[in-house]
Amino acid sequence: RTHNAPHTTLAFPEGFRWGAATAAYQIEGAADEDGRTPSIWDTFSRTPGKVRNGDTGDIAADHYHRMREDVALMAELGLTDYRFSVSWPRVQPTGRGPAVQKGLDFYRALVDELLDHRIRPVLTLYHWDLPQELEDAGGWPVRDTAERFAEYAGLVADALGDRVPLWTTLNEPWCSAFLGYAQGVHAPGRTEPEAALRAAHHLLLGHGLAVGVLRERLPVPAQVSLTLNLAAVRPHTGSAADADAVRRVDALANRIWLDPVFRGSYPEDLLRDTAALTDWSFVEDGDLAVISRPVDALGLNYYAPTVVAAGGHAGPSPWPGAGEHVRFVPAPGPRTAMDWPVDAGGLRELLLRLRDELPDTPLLITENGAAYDDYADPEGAVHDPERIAYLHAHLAAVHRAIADGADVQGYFLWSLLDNFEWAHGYSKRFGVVHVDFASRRRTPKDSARWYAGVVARGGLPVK
Ligand code: GBH
Repeated sequence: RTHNAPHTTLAFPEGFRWGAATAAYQIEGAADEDGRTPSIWDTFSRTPGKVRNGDTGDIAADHYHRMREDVALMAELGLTDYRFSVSWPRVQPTGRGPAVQKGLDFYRALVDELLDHRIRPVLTLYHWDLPQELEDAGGWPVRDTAERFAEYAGLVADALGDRVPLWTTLNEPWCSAFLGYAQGVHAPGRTEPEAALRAAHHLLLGHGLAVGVLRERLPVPAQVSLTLNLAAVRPHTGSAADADAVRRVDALANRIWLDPVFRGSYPEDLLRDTAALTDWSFVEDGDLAVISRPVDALGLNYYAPTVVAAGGHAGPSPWPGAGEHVRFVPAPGPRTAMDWPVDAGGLRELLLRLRDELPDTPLLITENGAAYDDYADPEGAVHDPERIAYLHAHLAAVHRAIADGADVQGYFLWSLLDNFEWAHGYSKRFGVVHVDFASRRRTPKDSARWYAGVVARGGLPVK
């Protein structure tokens, strides 16, 4: 049977960015090399019981030593853009003081290699790897961490500002604040809801301060953005109580970030819902003006929708002030290996909401993808039909949202490589390129070839 060529293509706009994303701690390894010192994720993953199978990012996908091979893989895919993060403790080990030249050299070599292959670098300053010394001094719940982050942003801007056209300050501050300081399932593993709200504010303040530093110090025009994992929240039933659960989750997942950044205020209902935990007096005069400094784009990471009902339980939860009022209901339908439901409708909903609420802000899908178990055939080819179906459905949803007026300028699949999936260690594979974690050998999966075809056509095949 001959390969059935697609008759038509769901075309994306001219100039659409076709990317893939990674994060430093998840792929680099070389944890103790060239002056790098531990981040909170080194400490957390080396603490027994925190990460599945005791996995750490010590070696990960060994990208630090295989960077050129990985850029060659990106070139094979035809990527126009590559989103990566800089490891703060590689560049500024203690979170204070001057930069380590070798750390900067690695990222400069990566950026040069990308540019040589005509792939645009999209740089994230913070994908969760806070220098441990800053955590020892209080971490994100402490205001000084925001100042330190802005200083670090300046070091990276000075080193790479002449050749990186798109910058992101933070990746998913919801995870840093609430998984890290409230639920404790991410580093640094604290379960202090009040501290988690302080962390949220200081992450936002760090973002705003860094935007200021980048605007001042970037020597050539560049775009500055922020990436959020917004929640597509749906009620379990039509009851008023379930609607209130939706409101609470929307406040803590979405509006706690969007309102300060784009409107310069915190949501009133959030302040009310959390009043038993804090009076928010850590918000100082002028902070919201800093946080709401204009950005050039908003990055959205989307995996699955969230269904909630009234209910809840006491004890550690990633929802400060709401854990006892909200119950999470498993959504129906097929699941990925993370047990997350597959539902591209949530992505479309979020894009249309952002179209309506932020009509002047260009949007980027900075992460979207799925973990599945791969099937290797005897010849060693890696088959992942579910991943192809997932990516297809979600890109089709993006296409529809664009047709409906959402200004989506790019899509970065998560992830280029199988990698250290945080608390799940190496047990969950999100890559379109398989990594053998014994030999670190890379094998593009069927989904990699499929995505290369999408990029080459500038759109989705329609049979
Ligand atoms: C992203 O996090 C990360 O940026 C990336 O590093 C990671 O590898 C990737 O996703 C895959 O996990 O509303 O309580 O049901 C996404 C993490 C996953 C956190 C979904 C929130 C649902 C929370 N998000 N999760 S809940």
